Amino acid sequence: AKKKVTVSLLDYGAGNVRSVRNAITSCGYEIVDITHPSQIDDASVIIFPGVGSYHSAMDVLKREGYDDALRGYLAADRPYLGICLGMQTLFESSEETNEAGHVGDPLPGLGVIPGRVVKFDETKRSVPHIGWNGVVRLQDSPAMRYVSGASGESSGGGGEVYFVHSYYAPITSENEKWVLTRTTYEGQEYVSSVQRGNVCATQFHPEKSGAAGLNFIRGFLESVEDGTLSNTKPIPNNPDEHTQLVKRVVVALDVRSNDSGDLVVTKGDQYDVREKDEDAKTGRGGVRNLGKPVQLASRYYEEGADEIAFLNITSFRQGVIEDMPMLQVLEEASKCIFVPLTVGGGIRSYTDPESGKVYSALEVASRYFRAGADKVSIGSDAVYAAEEYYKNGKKQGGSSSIEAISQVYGVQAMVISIDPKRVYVNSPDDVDNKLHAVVELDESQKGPNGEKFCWYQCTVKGGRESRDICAVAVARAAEALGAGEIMLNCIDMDGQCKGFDHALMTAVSGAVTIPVIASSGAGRAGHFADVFRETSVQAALAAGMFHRKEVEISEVKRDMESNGIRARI
Ligand code: 1PR
Repeated sequence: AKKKVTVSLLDYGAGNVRSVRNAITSCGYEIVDITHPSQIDDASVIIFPGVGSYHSAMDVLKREGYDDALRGYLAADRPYLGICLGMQTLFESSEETNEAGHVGDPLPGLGVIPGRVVKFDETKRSVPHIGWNGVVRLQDSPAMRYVSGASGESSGGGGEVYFVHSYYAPITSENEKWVLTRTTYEGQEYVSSVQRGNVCATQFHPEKSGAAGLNFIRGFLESVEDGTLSNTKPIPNNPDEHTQLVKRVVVALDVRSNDSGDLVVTKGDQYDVREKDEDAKTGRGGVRNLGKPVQLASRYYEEGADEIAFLNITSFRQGVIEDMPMLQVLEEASKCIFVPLTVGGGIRSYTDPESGKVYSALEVASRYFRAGADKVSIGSDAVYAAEEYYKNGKKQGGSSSIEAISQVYGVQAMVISIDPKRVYVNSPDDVDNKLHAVVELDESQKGPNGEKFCWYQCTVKGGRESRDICAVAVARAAEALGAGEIMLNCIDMDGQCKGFDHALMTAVSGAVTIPVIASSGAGRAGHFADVFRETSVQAALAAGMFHRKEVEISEVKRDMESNGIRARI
């Protein structure tokens, strides 16, 4: 067989490019790392997955002497694929360089494509733009040979790809010829990929875009090999055609060791994960075992999950950091799963019981990112951080784990997980604490004594301890501290199969601008369409009904589509 081209990867060490490596490898290609500018000229094809901020990316490229070598390589029209920031740096400049947090004059980009990268207007939409969105093609490219949707058609219904970004490149008359695809985010049209000759780049993340993304990488690399990459043709496009962000279907895997020490996916009823029948010897039920974490997650990836969350639900126990069992789960999962992976449980400052060494929450999170996580989720610590935030008169202290992690990895990588319980009251006047948001309940949701109202009390340590703060207050504080998304559980609904808690979802998503993932209570396909229709959550999550194979992911998505809610099919 013909020897495949070797990919030269430009990883300048600013962040996690493990999933890009895994995606290239899974397409059957080998990688060499570029560690010196002299290697650029020798490369057959360069992939540049930019990570971090625009200024820091350009700063490293310049400092290490890559910028001139790259400009030369690009000017010679050699095969190139930039991803995300790797696309933005091809433009002349970015508004991001004007933001606080860097010293000196703003650095220009590589300047290959005319135009300036700017920030989405957050008064009109939530920023960052996170999730699956479509693309409208403006050119026919051999790189797109395996991507579904015939030439010229938008990818509606099949070819959605995954985006995470706050800045975008506008389409102008100067750069129009470069545009390979365009995408619309709530009324804002922007460049979602470019190609001219052999230089190609995407704003979306092909390595996180499931089969569509892998097909793009494969098509790109095969056309490099057969020398056809530059055979692009413009496609007449309909200016009235727009794309939209679809609602995400997320699967959560609650992971813990069972009584024999094996790591299993489990699932509770109102957070109780033990079987109801007691063991004669121990006097308690065994931990429910629904399967092996990576095996189950791979099945969900194949079946069309838009995102997968692994939660270490016994994280309140302290163990040796090197033994953190979820690290291995992430490493294995990221080799075969090409949609975003979130990990939660135990992301906080940590004292190793053996060495006495203290690790910061940021250090713990970094290990997970390096193992293949795209986002980390914080539960208990987010509640403590919110309590501090209000105690300090709503000021950022700078020391919370949310702040530390989002400053380094970006807000899109910082999820908070809230585990509230309902506290029923007869009237809003029965609640003294002005921070507690009281909601009115539907007739069907009334409390055990006919109470018409409730507030949602936050818990820590997986529901084991209640705190005097409500879910809305924690969500607001977390957003102010730098969280980019909220996973919103409800202990009363967990495992009950009666649908999501709409009152809670409405109260929280109305209080913040970051995306909310509805969680707890799904029991049939229709519950997803219900929560998307009646509340403004951007994603919904289920665990038990998928684990028990009562409902398939495809059934949920078909039901959403038949109710007029766009899903990634
Ligand atoms: O506090 O930062 O160490 O994080 C602990 C994490 O573990 C939190 O995200 C917390 O939600 C989670 N957790 C802790 N204990 C449990 C438990 O169940 N005993 N589970 C737990 C969280 C909630 C969802 C569940 C949905 C959907 N489980 O993951 O999957 O409720 O379930 P359903 O569709 O079957 O109703 P920290």
